[in-house]
Amino acid sequence: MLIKIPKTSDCRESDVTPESFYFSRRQMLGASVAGLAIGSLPSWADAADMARYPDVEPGKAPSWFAEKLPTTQWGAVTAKGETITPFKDATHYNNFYEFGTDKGDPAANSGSLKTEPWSVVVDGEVGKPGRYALEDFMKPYQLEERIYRLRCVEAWSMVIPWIGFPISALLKQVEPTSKAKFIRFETLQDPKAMPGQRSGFALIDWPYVEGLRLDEAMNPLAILAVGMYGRELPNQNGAPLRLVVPWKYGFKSVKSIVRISLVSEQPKTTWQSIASDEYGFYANVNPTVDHPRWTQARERRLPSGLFSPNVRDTLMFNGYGDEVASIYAGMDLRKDY
Ligand SMILES: Nc1nc2c(c(=O)[nH]1)N[C@H]1C(S)=C(S)[C@@H](COP(=O)(O)O)O[C@H]1N2
Ligand SMILES: [Mo]
Repeated sequence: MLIKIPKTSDCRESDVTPESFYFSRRQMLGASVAGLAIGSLPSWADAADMARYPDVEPGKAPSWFAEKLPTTQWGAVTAKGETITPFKDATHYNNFYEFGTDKGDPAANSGSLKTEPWSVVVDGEVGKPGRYALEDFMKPYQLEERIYRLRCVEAWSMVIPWIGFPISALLKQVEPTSKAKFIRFETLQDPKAMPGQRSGFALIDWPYVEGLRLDEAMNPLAILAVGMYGRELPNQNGAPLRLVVPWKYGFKSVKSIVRISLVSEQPKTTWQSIASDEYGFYANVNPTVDHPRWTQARERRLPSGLFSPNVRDTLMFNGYGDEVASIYAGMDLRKDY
């Protein structure tokens, strides 16, 4: 499958990763180079050592995952010189309310989530609905690594190297009907494994639901991720399958997906249902439209501490305007926030 070649606003992993973070990716991948998909490959394709992540904890990936690990990498990170967030921060400062509302709760409480076996339902306005075991669901797709900024609506951000595949590839497989206008994603509902779903915290009407307009889902930057930092997703980051839409606030990137539906009406999404004056359906990162209770003009880039808060300006569309701005031509993004 052919993917888009990075534009000028993109840069490669080698541009965003400190040079000290090197390891032999070849050792990890063995001889698997069959998946080479990008026509004009950047030079790292033949480099023995590839930039990597120093503090990553090894996971216990199922065999299908290891077999599909990407052999090529590219990242769309606009500003050069950005650093990939340490694995430790990306996995211990999380929002995953099914496991609690404190940032450390998902890491502490998600160990009991069983992600194998896992099945995904595809239904609604599609020519080919079905229920798939995750390994079968994944069969058609070539995995890619994408390094993206993640900007939470709470004004903190990270830079995460995801592993996943474009939603456009999924849509091609399932054949949306002419009535399909939106795509709706649903998280697992399992109060036994997810303490947040059985606690008195009744703010959220479970399951967690998110959605995109079909043209947003078709954008090459929109991916479904099954891994990060070269390994499968940790539970707290939404194992085994999550959405990643880097130009939108983090709450759009729904975790631990069990159901994907093509629908004709705009889906009722979780945060919009809770407080529609604070959280919109579009939720595009926009430094000029403040949250009613705080500014969105700036963000804290993790790791961020008292003495080095690491504050930076927030970029329109989180820096992905070249790729996505045309989707919203003619829309008033103050109204459709
Ligand atoms: N099911 C589910 N998905 C979710 C959330 C959640 O509470 N439940 N939180 C969202 C929010 S607010 C953010 S910022 C991101 C955080 O992703 P991360 O923990 O991998 O950084 O996940 C999003 N996806
Ligand atoms: Mo968030």
